[in-house]
Amino acid sequence: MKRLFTFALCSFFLYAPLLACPEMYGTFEISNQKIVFLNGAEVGAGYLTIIQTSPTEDKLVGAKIKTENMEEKKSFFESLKSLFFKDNNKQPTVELHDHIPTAENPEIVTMKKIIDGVKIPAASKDKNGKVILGKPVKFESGGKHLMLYNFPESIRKSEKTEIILTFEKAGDVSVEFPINPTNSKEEKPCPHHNH
Ligand SMILES: [Cu+2]
Repeated sequence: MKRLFTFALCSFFLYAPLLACPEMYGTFEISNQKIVFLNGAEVGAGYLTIIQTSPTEDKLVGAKIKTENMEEKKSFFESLKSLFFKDNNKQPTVELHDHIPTAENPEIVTMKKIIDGVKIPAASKDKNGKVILGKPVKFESGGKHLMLYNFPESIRKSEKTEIILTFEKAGDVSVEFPINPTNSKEEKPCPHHNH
């Protein structure tokens, strides 16, 4: 049964080349992460799926860019600019967002900042002691997403960047996000691993 499940999972990823393979970050299994920046825009969106593998309910309360990452990626011009203009409003920030239907017309959705965090359901065990993973929490296009503001060109043009996800109980978890991944790069089957 387990083998069948793994096979099904891997075939799924094999035919869905845009999605990254699931990886463990602490007790969280994280997959499908990517950041999308539209042409030339400083604003971007981040997507991922989070699954809790431990029997603890948690909550994603915030996200931010890893600063060391930021410094080392800064171009000479950007470093010079930040030396002269200390404009804090221009710092790269990450917010948790959701799409909410508007009160006037439910067919029109608007983006809203999530204030009170996103619950990550706990894993549980069935009566035979087999672990049942927590319900996947998806950040996806048209739904919940990470909203990225003021990201400099040096990062937007990179292949990847690290985003720190802050959980209420697990604390900070640094996750690598590919930026604008292309089909060809991700076209490989996920390695089989045993949970
Ligand atoms: Cu948004």
